[in-house]
Amino acid sequence: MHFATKTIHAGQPSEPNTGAVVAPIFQTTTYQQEGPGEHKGFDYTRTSNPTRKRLEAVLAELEGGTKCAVFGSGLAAENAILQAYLKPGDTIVVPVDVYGGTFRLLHKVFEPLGAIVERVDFSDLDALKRAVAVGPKLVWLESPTNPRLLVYDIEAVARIAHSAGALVVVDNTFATPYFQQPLSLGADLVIQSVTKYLAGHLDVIQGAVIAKDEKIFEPVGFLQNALGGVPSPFDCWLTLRGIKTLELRMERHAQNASAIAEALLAHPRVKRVYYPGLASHPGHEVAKKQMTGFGGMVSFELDGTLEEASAFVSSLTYFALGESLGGVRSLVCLPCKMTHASIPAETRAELGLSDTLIRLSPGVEHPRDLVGDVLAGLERLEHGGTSAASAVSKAPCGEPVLQ
Ligand code: P1T
Repeated sequence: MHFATKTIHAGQPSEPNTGAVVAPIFQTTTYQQEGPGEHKGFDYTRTSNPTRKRLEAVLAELEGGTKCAVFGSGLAAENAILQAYLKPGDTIVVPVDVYGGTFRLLHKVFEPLGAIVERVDFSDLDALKRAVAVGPKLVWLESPTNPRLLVYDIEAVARIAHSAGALVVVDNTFATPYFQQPLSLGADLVIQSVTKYLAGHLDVIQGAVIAKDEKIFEPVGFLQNALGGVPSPFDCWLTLRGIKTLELRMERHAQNASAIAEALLAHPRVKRVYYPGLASHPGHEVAKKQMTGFGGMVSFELDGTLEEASAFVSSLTYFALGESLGGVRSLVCLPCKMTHASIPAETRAELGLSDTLIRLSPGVEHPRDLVGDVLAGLERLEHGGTSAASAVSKAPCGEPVLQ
């Protein structure tokens, strides 16, 4: 079955009682039992729900895994894996570029509980080999990363991690299973911030863990019920609806990102463009090998000041200035003040995450409108014009914002 067919058919037969081609939302907390403990496989919605079960079946199939558990957010999904597999004294190895909320979860929640967080440049495989010599429990990566769209060789990382007995977790949020299948590249667990491309319409917060095999899944499945961070049946239904157009949306997102990246390359106010589809991107060859497309995100470093970067992101017409990504409507973000503000300024500087790095999440609008909007924003900077919306704080990036 091709991917597009799976998004419509996998785990989604017509509803048996009525023939409804779209399954209903089972908006119920509990289920009537025939006798104590005698039921049809559902006893309480925190534990299981038919709408959620459908979504889990679809996500497992799309990622090429055996089991899936969905959660009330991407971070709740991450938390379940970390609680399942990281005990005090255990080490987790992570790359230099990760979502700010993941950084905060690791350093502000799990480190104080006794976990050891080792940060390594995953593009230096010798450095990774040295890092895994301590015998980490988990090797965790995003690829492409948030926000710089760095690309790591998942197959090579998995080989090195497995040789040291570690489990490999890949956050596949940016690529989605349409462009990349980490489980087939050697990962043991995939996490998704379903909030982004999978749900796709900027109206659902949700996360998922997908496991290659049942044994690895077991402790995460247990924690889904024991911790209780599950999404509502309605949110699961919205995601099921969103997924049906995943392939169509991802194709347009990627087309838009590529057009914007090419336009930015030629602009004098742009210092550097991050898009894995550009031949100049350091991870381009690896992306070609492990992805079937280059994704829908593009970031760039403005040749200018923080004040100009703030003015630019506040001045666009079609790109709403906001957190999140992967929706049908375009979004723009200044990571140092928004999604990555919880990473201390010194650490951001060490990581190369500059204060003028701008992240674009093109939606599914027409490419010419989006390219025109970005170029017009740069043009306004060239001519010293700033819109009313760009009256921004001149404070340096870095006040920890806990969003
Ligand atoms: O927001 P939530 O559903 O909890 O997902 C967390 C998360 C996990 N992994 C990646 C790669 C992410 O980008 C995110 C969330 N990111 C944003 C909200 C953002 O604007 O980058």
